[in-house]
Amino acid sequence: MASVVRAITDKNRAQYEHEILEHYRLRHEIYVVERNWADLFRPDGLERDQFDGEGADYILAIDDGRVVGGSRLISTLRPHLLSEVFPHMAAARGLPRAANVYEWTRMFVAKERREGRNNGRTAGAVICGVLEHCLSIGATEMTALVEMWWLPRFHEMGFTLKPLGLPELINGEWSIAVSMTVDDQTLESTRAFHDIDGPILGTEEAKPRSKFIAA
Ligand code: A1S
Repeated sequence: MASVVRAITDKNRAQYEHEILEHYRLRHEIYVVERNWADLFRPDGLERDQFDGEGADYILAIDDGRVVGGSRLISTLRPHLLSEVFPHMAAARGLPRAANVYEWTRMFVAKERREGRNNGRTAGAVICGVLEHCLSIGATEMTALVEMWWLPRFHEMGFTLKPLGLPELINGEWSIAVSMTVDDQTLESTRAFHDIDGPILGTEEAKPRSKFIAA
């Protein structure tokens, strides 16, 4: 089935209210129910934290109004997860905060769109969307708190990254704060890794330049 990937920001959020709500619902299903990150439980079944809403950018993979994957980017000049909740995770190198540095959080794909070790296409489309959006807003670096199993995957995608602190056990998974370079080369190698042959991000003004066909 064909999907599109959209970047949703303060500028176009009003056009995507339904999709934003659906994505909060899917995040609750995935992070609270599936992954058992109990701290994120919300009685309304919508996984939202203090960093969501105004100022947060979302990259969503959408099939006819149905959200099938997504991620979140927040300027490091604003309060964000690493600055407010896990600052100690960046104790070794210090937390980079600048206009060109965005924090990447909440990378997810709906269960039926995951593809195991063959480099999920929906996941790849979202990651390429994240990188394309960063480049379009002048972000040249991303910070993130990631579980250690991401590291070989980032390596395979051709990311350049550096740890900001020591690993720590969080929700039963060894996790580490990292900073990653965002540039054309990273985008190209990430596209190649996921067999994506061109730009994937559409805007509300223009039709998406390319579509991806998910399994
Ligand atoms: C914060 C992070 C971001 C900001 C970056 O053959 P498999 O199944 O073993 O292959 C797997 C594993 O190798 C590895 N993997 C995935 N989840 C893992 C976990 N919890 N522990 C250890 N290894 C894990 O990735 C391979 C592919 O995984 P997949 O799920 O079959 O396929 P896909 O399509 O690549 O999707 C990956 C993601 C992470 C998007 C999907 O598993 C998902 O949505 N998971 C739930 C949300 C989540 O945990 N996100 C990461 C924290 S956000």
